[in-house]
Amino acid sequence: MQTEAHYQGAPILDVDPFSTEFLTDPYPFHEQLREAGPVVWIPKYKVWAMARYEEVRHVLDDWETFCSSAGGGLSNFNQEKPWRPPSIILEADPPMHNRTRGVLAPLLNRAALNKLREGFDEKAKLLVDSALARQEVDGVKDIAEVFPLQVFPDAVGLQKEGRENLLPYANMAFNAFGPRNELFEEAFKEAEKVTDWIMNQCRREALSEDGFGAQIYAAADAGEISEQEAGMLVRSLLTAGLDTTMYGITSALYSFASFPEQWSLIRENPALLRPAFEEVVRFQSPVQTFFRTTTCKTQVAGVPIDADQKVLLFLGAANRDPRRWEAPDTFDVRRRAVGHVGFGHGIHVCVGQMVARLEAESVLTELVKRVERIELNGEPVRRLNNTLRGLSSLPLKLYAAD
Ligand code: OVV
Repeated sequence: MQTEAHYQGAPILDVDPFSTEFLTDPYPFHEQLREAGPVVWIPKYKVWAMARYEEVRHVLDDWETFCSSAGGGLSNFNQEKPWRPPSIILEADPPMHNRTRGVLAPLLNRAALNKLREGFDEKAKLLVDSALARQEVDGVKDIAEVFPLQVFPDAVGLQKEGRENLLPYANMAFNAFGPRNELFEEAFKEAEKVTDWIMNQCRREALSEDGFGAQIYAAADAGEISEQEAGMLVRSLLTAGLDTTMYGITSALYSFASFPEQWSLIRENPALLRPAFEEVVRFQSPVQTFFRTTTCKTQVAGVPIDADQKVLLFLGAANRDPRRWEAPDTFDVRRRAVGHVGFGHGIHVCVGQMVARLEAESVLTELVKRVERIELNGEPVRRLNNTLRGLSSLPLKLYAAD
């Protein structure tokens, strides 16, 4: 292993976590990072990196030392101008973060979402009707990209026109957590048009009267946040709420097509469906990385870290750390995957995770009822993104249960 060189007592690893090679198949690199040590220096970006479960959890727990207000990506907002005004929830620390999170959290908890379940299930049924009628489908283009677009924009209360801007915007945002590489440049080709549309949809007047958007503005009317902050929280939903769930559903379909015996287990025991989605998020974590920034001089596992340093957390690697997980590279729906950091951990843990679970459960429940086997029907095509791990195409053949 190439770990002889050290920096401040930590191994130096000469990898580019945002290169095509790394993003295409991150797992050998993850192992290298984990095995090199608890804290690793990546000279290419001058960042500290952690890929073991324990250290990743530790950093996510200590929001005072490892803050979010300097950005959730590589760019340090203390030194560089952010590509957009920072998110007032993701890229904010307490006390601001508590106030904004306090507005979003009650809208997105399980009780609040129960109202949406029936509508989601209906849409899932129609989607599976048409998928089964065709038998050969693309798991991404016909299912994973379609379903979230059918349910989430309506739940927010968006107008119908222009929704094609949602995915390009999320793609920009998630690529923007990485360096200004080719993926970034490609994503930002139509940045102005896409951003203008998004910002327009965040206005009170653009939103229906019964969605998450209207509920956020109601919090402004109640004095919890300002009118302008309400618009920013709608922007957060539009940034974080769609691509992530698409990638999550893609991961589920890919996992079950790759491990048909796991699909059979769920068909025999549908109670496994919920834990199975957690295992999907552990095994093929849609959000692979996030950054924090040190607020003061500190140390992790004996490695001294200066103030104002970027710390790169490999969530996807922590979710496969053999120090924490038995047979981590095995997809096993019977395992207790609870405790994975695929939704993050600590005060910034995904506020929309119950929406993600609801969407996945709707689609998977309908598939489990009616599809005996999901078979790979061609080569999956990877879609590279500086933060997200997923596919642009997943050829599948569905075998109807009789
Ligand atoms: C990409 C992303 C993830 C989570 C939150 C946000 C964005 C935000 O805009 O708040």
